[in-house]
Amino acid sequence: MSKIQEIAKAVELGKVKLIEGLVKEALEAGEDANAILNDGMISAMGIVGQKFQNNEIFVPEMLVAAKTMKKGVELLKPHLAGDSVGKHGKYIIGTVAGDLHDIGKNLVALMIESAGFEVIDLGVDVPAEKFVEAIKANPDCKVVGASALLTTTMDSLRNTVKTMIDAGCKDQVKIMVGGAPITQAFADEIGADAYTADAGAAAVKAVELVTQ
Ligand code: B1M
Repeated sequence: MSKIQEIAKAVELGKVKLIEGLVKEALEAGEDANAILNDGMISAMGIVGQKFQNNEIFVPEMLVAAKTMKKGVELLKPHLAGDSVGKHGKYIIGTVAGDLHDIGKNLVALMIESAGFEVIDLGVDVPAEKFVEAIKANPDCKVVGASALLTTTMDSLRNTVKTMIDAGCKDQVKIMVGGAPITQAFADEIGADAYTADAGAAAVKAVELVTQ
C-alpha cells in the first residue's frame, strides 16, 4: 500500500492517532501535498459518504473521519499555503445557516488565502444577516463566498444570497457560491456572481473577480 493509500485508509477509518505520523512520513518521502489532500483525504471522504449512504457507517464514524481529515489538513497547511497573504484584499467566507459541514469550506478558505487574500472566516451555520454585517463592517472586502453542503441547505444559500442582494451588498462585493449539491445553473438562478466546483477553482475565480 502506498503512503497516500495509507492516509486515505486512515481518514476513512477515522484513525486520528495515526494520521500525523502518516502525513509526516508521506511528506518526508517526497509526496506532493496536493496529491496527499486530493488522492488521499478528499477521496477517502467520498468513500465515507458512500458508506454512510449505504447505512454501513453512521454519524459518529463520519465525525471521526472528519476529525482525522482536519488534523491531516492542519499538517498539510504550511505546504499548501502561499506567502502573499492579503495582496488581493479581504475575502469573507462561511457555511450557510443550518449547515454544519466545514471541511470543504475550510479548504476553500485555505486555497483563497494561498492565492493572496486575507480570509475572514465566519464559521458554520452562519445566518444570512451575519454575512451582511461582516460585509458592511469590511468596506474594503470585494468578494464573499458561501458554502452549502446539503441539498436541504440549498434554500438557505438562496436566502443568504437574496439577503445580501436586498441589503445592497452587490455594490461592494461579488458573491461566490459552492458546495457538493450546488451547480452553475443553481448559482445563476439565485443571483450569485460565480460558482466553482472545488477549492482550487474557487481561488482562481476569486483572483479573476478582483483583477478583471
Ligand atoms: Co454529512 N452529509 N451530514 N456530515 N457528510 C454529507 C454531505 C452526505 C452527502 C453524506 C451522504 O449521505 N452520502 C449527506 C448529504 C445528503 C444530501 O445533501 N442530501 C450528509 C448528511 C445527510 C448529513 C446529516 C443530515 C446526517 C444526519 O445527521 N443524519 C448531518 C447534517 C448536519 C448539518 O449540517 N446540519 C451531517 C453531519 C455530518 C458530520 C457533522 C458528521 C460531518 C461533518 C463534519 C465537518 O464538516 N466538520 C459529516 C461529513 C464528514 C460528511 C461527508 C462524509 C464528508 C463531507 C466532506 O467533508 N467532504 C459527506 C459525504 C461526501 O461529501 N461525500 C456528508 C469533503 C470536502 C472536501 O468536500 O464539502 O463537498 P465538500 O467541499 C468541496 C466542494 O464541495 C467545494 O470545494 C470543496 C473542496 O474541493 N466547495 C466549494 C465547498 N464549498 C465551496 C464554496 C465555494 C466553492 C467551492 O465558493 C464559495
